[in-house]
Amino acid sequence: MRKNPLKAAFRQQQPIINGWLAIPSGYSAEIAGHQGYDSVTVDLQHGMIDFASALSMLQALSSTPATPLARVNSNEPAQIMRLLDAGAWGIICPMISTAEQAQQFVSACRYPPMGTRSFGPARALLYGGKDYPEYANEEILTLAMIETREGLDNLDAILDTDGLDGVFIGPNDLSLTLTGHASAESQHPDMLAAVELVLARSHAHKKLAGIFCTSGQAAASRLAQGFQFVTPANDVMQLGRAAREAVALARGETPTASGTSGY
Ligand code: 3PY
Ligand code: MG
Repeated sequence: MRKNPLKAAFRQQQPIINGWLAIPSGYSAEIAGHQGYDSVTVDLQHGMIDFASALSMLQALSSTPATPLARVNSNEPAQIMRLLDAGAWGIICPMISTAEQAQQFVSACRYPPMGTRSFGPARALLYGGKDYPEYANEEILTLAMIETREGLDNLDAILDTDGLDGVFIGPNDLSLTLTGHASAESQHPDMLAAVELVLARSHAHKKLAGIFCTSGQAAASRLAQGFQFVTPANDVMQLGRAAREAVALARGETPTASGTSGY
């Protein structure tokens, strides 16, 4: 089976730079996959992406050096299994708040006897090779999103889940639940403490610690802080910024930090 380079990167303590796609396009997925990312995530939760688009995006990513991942809508086994069959080499699951939810998530990603994934690897065989079923349990990456107060309270139990590779902080939802404001780079003391806690406990459990960021600079400082998996903004933010900058430069003006759309 095609190895998952993210697993090796984590073992060797190499940083993983992960792209994030919200635009439903195989073509933009292909472009993103060629920009040097270690992995690229197709976001079915907040991206404007249905299964048919996700399939063509995973196919496009397969033609690039980036490892294809998917973030699912919710902790729903049917969708998780279908995206794995479509060739996702890892799943990021939002809103994991309890150990039971973490177990259910991991179980959907693992074939029996480790889990309850149903057999039918479909496109995963084409991308991964015919021995995919034998090794998929070892190679598929599982990241549980910590983005609720309850998830923070149950952090150690979640991190204890067998077969869970790590956690990924959703800083917008986490700051919304902790401070009442969604802000990916929140400097609120409760948010700073929560992020430090997730980092410290992940390290203690020898699990991968990831976080969504809004820029390359923010991602670099998260890596310096000790995170191993960072997302330096999504395609929508990057497209908005690049376009705004080009327009401002054409007008001889200074680009603004965020546009009328909020991006
Ligand atoms: C969050 O910040 O809540 C996320 O889910 C990032 O995509
Ligand atoms: Mg979120």
